[in-house]
Amino acid sequence: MNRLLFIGLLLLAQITFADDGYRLWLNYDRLTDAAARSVYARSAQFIAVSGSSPVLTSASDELQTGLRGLLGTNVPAIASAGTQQGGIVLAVGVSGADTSGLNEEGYRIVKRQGNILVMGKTAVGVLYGAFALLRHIQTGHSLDTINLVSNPKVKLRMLNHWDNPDGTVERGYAGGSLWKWYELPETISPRYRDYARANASLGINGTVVNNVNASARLLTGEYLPKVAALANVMRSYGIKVYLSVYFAAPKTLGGLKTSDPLDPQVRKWWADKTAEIHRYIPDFGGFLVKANSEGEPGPQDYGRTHVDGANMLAAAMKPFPGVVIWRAFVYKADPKADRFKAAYEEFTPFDGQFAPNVIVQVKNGPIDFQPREPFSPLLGAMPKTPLGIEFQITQEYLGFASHLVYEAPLFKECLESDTYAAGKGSTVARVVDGSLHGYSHTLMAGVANTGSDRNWTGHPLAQANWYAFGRLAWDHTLTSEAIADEWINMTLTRQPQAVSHVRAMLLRSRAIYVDYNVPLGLSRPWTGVHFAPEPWQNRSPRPDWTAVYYHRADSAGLGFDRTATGSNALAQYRPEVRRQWENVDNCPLPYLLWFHHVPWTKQLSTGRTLWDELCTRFYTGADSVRWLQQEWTLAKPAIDPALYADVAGRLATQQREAIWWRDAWVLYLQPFAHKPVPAPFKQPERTLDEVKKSVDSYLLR
Ligand code: GCV
Repeated sequence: MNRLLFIGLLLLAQITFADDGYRLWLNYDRLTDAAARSVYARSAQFIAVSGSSPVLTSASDELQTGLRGLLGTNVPAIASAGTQQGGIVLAVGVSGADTSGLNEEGYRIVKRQGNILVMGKTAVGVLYGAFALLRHIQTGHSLDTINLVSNPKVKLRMLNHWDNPDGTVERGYAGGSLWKWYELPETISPRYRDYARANASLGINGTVVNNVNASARLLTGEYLPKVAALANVMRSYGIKVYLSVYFAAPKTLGGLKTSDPLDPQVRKWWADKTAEIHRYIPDFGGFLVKANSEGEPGPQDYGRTHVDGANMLAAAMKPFPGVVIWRAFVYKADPKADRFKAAYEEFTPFDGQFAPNVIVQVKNGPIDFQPREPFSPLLGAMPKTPLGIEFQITQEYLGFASHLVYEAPLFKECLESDTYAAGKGSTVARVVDGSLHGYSHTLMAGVANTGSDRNWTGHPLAQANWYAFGRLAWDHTLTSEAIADEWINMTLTRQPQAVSHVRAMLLRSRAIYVDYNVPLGLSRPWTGVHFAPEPWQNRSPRPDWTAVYYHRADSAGLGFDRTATGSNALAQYRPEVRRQWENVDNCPLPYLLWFHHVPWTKQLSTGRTLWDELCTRFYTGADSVRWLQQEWTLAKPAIDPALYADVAGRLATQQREAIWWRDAWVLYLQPFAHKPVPAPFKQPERTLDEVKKSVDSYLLR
């Protein structure tokens, strides 16, 4: 009777359990196929851990947790397998053929003498192997012939948090900051460990905990113990902590008269501060710096250069293994200049002059994380300076947490672009992984989309973007499809039909968003709300913070002429790249308006005029959100009801807003184009003034 009651309660618990998304792709839900469970269980009867270290303990704990969830078995951890078979052996520091192809963080998983061997040269390699083994099971692969070898292609794989000490997150759409500064260092939220687990499962090995618009407070004696407490949690998962620094701190914090990087007292202040940080955090990762950009202080305030600033911090960091990551995101408020050209102009003259422990971090596009940008011309143009890439995972320009945009195709599009820096095949990925120029340091950073929301990312499907970033930072050759499949199977459902519906949604989502928002290479970095298009927006203290600066709509046409007749930004690319884009007649449509001011009546390769093509994209893009909704409905039977409802609600918002965004563009551009909306599409029912009012209501978002 008791047993029946127990089973009944268990069933009830399963029926009423709502997945709140907290467990991410590490939910380890029980495999439904009992036969498969017992086959896996036969190979996982124990976990033998040779050696001991906090990182190995993390690996063994994770395997126990994962196997308990997936298989429903408690797998004992033992010190040595001895002659036993049928278990998992975690082996660190194995020499010889087994680890010959591995780098410091790589892993190999093979079946050997009746056991599954997870090997790495280091404990962290074994940890990554443990997560890979769990992923292998979560995605339904057999252990019989398992033979996995994997090395990260990039050394520093990191998240950049734009989190402020007051608990807010700049461009964060998932609640407040993860870090509870007021409670640290005494109170360690269990969430920190879960954050570390999720990152380690992807191979992310660094986290910059604070905003690049940095507060000097993080460098104080009050805050360093708090940062150290976070570092203590991260360490067991192979993650190093980094800090964004406020360049004027010697003055504002240290009470010096200047923050001039060539001033001996300033240099000493930074050297002392760096040493102090290391007393709290011996394995400190390094500094991230936004200098002389968007009002942040920097070396140019003292007539010095980016090299002077970066190398001063590099000298302070020299006694330690950490690095200085200097951002190339700089541009000046010059109405005549083309912001597109700024980073290249400022940084290429310094190639070869940065200290060896400096990495220059370049945003993927030349402007600012737009839904579609050509790759930054800086990538490939500094062969003697390690260049890292910065992607934005948080959806500042991709509809916040209300619109579905799976970003793997965006990341891949950039990584696979050919810079031709050293001939054909010089992809951005090869610049970033160091194979093109032999960089000593390699780096891929993603601006995090995590926050205090229970499900971490606001939009439940935006978890896939954190996942995709991490997987690509480890191995940029993975496809968007493969990453989507992994994430869906591990997180949402393993039911094949449902997987294929969600996969289709994810893979098409970015193209749909671009169509109703910025088709044909239209660009619209907004000031204002950073959410809805405000193409009419023409007032700002800076010309490059208006929409009209970017889209250049007038009665002749639309788009920014960046050819030789215009700003000539195209000259910053290699001739092979330039040739692809410089001719308005054959420039690929996704980049057309990035590089050309195109007449409204010009006929495009689709057979339509510019105006008709734009309208077609705006309308079909907005209509396609309904298709996303239909696909989601088809997946419903296999999705947790609470999660299903959450996403369905967000898709309904997206659908309403996509129509509104379409209308904003169509109504604003129409008086310039002097054309009717082409059939079969219908003229928007509202007026431009009505649309503007709707946008105003979002100004506080
Ligand atoms: C952290 C854009 C964002 C800013 C951000 C900046 C940057 O301009 O709107 O919020 O500041 O990029 O990357 O530094």
